[in-house]
Amino acid sequence: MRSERIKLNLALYKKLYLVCQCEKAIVENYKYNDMKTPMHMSVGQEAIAVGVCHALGAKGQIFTSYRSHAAYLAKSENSDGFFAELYGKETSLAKGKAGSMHLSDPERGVMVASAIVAGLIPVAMGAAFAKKRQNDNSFVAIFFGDGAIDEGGFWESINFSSLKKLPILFVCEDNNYSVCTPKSERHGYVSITDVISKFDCNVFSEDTNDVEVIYQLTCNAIELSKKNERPSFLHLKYQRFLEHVGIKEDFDQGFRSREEFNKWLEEKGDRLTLQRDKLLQFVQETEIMKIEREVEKQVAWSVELAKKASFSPCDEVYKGVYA
Ligand SMILES: Cc1ncc(C[n+]2csc(CCOP(=O)(O)OP(=O)(O)O)c2C)c(N)n1
Repeated sequence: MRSERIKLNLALYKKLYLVCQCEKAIVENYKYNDMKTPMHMSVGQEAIAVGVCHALGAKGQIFTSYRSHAAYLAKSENSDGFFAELYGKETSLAKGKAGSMHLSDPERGVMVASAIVAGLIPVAMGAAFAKKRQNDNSFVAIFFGDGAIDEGGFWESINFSSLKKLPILFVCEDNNYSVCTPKSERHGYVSITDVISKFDCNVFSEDTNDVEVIYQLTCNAIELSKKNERPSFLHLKYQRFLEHVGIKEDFDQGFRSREEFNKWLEEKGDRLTLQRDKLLQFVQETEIMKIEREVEKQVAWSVELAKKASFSPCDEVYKGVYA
């Protein structure tokens, strides 16, 4: 019989591959200019999104920033909905009105995404408060960049969640830059984890591209949070592969260097290769390739469906809008 670890690692690889293939499909298709949405690409975040979302499980809920592709796909695995929204079509849950920055799929636990930096942190905290009151036993994860810890809403939410002992994971995806300004020019402290550890909040920290490590860290965080009834802060470092918004690189803009990026990647390893090599110790390569072909077919089909689908009728623009 297959060990649980092999099953886990196959599932993690499949999700990781799905996210990477979807981002690849965007890069290949964006030039045709029929995805009319700004793209805040997730390339580089895949291991974090997959590890955290897999540990959260089906009942968990996530809230994200505008850089949400990886988390959306890792939680929902809904590539049809993803491309329908990017192509602005009526077959998307938001009927093409959300774009890349406001992806959601509440039935699969992707509650909402927002372009307002840190804007959803207090909202996620509210959802965690509801979970606690309903004795739901599952967790909320709020994903945000290091730029969001410059905002008051983040600090109020860490404080209140610690006070009320809420079942929430604060997932800080730290790529060191708020657009192009490094943390050293924004923060009046050196270590965010040192500051957060003064709250009644568990603190976890990693700098890795290994999805299984992130998964295990998140499981540990959830277990500890359940035991000591504290929220958890997950400080997870990564490197953004592409520019802040768009599908190109930005190493020529002068605020970060390709050397800095390459050094990190060399030290940490590529997220897909790491996981594939690990699997090869347990399973035949043909099994991995079967998964890869399945995912490639799924993504190609999702893009095709989205391209073929209709746009919403004009009066749709006034529906579902809170005013
Ligand atoms: C409240 C608010 N202030 C400023 C902005 C402009 N803005 C857009 S993205 C961004 C940087 C955010 O960086 P970070 O949170 O680290 O996320 P990343 O883009 O690195 O994923 C800023 C300041 C905004 N969208 N919302």
